[in-house]
Amino acid sequence: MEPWLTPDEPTISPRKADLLKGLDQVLYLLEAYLRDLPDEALWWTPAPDVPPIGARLQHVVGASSRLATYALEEAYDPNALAALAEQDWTTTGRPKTDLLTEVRQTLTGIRGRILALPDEALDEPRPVGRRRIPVRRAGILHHLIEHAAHHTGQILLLARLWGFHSQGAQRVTGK
Ligand code: NI
Repeated sequence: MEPWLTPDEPTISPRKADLLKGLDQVLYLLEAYLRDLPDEALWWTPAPDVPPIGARLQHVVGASSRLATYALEEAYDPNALAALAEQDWTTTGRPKTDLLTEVRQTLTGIRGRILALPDEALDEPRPVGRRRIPVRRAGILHHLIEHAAHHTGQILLLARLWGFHSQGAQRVTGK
């Protein structure tokens, strides 16, 4: 069953449940979309300057970790985080299982940290980025989920396009 349809647990507040289910939903969809995809599909570049699925997965890991840092850590170096952001889009050729494991570890790690947070802490403002713009923790965490979900939609579309692309390649080579 899709996580958003699952019943609430009595020990978890509705506000936190919505965040946790949002994270679970992203992971559920990513795993479903990538289940039958071979490694070569992850590093297929659909057009110039359009990053492949693998780089997008790296970006989901990187951006989610950075946003979680903004929301959940007391002190951080915004310049160090900005430098890390540039590495998201590197073509590493990492295999699917490796990338999916990292996505799963990142999102379930964030899940655990949200679960451990007192409800009142969700409304505390946290300084975001170099300009230290104050944003409520819950606002940052909602953005983390929305951001991961929008890249998940892109990954679904790329997976479909790769399907057509690979079929076309088979026809050309007569297989
Ligand atoms: Ni992004």
